[in-house]
Amino acid sequence: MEYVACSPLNLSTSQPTRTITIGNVRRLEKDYGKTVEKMTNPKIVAIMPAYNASKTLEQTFREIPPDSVHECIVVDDFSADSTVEVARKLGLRVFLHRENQGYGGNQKTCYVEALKTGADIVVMLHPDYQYDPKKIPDLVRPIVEDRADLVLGSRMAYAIVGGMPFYKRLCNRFLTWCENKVFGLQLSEYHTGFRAFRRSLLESTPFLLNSNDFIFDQEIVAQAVWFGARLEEISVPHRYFPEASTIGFGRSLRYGFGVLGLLATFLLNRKGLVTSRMFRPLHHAYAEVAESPSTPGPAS
Ligand SMILES: Nc1nc2c(ncn2[C@@H]2O[C@H](COP(=O)(O)OP(=O)(O)O)[C@@H](O)[C@H]2O)c(=O)[nH]1
Ligand SMILES: [Mg+2]
Repeated sequence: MEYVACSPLNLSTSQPTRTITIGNVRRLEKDYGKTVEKMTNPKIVAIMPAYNASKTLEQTFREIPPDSVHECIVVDDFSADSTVEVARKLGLRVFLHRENQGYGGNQKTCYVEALKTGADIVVMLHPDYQYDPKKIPDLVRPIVEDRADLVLGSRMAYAIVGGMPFYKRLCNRFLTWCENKVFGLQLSEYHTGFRAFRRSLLESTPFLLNSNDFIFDQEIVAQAVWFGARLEEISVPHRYFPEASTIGFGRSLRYGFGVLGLLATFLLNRKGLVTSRMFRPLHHAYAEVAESPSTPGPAS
């Protein structure tokens, strides 16, 4: 019997992938990488996971440089304000959750819908006007030039100017230090809401298994590292004001412990002591059984 690798989401337009083993870490070897170097005219789709973003959505959207994205998708997580009306007025494509799912749940819908549009690169931008949308061309460049699969917009170079609260700066630096140690990278922050993903990374990552809460952001980074994705970062100016930051001390603390738990899980997987489903590439989950010429068709 013959099996054809495919994405369980059945969204795949890329070539099949296969895994090779480097140390204890399974790495995705991208067959398409042999032919594709620099993307020519990639389709770039911006997604905005929105929750009570009516006051900031328009300003965020208006500062996206013209021609830097082909389409903009807003997913509203059952906001209590007029986020949907504002998004519709701006002519954006809008999806509305019928009930509040959480920040991670919101991103799941965003990525599924962005992939359905045929996006080559998906940019996540928080609609709370915290990050500078004018940086989108810089954010996607490492992917377009085939140097990266995931690019993070780091706030740390502007952390003080941008007004990041002291305790967030401290926790951010500590968690980033831990993540750098575990992932073997040297990034300046992992906790940003301004990111760009290569399509094939989203297609091979089982992100639908991740949490619906804020830890989703780190789970998808851990999966990217596990699958051998290339990560890069750029510095991005940002600002803190009441609407741009709603997460208080309690939720931040829970998030911090969640990150440490995730890193422990990552290490246990690397040592082979546990096998988490979140670290199994999608095309391992199932495959299409090719039709055999001798197979009788349905009785007529
Ligand atoms: N879907 C969803 N998004 C949320 C919720 N709470 C906050 N957010 C969004 O999560 C993102 C990050 O939250 P934010 O308070 O800006 O965090 P900070 O900027 O890192 O302090 C923002 O885009 C918020 O709109 C929630 O309960 N559900
Ligand atoms: Mg924010």
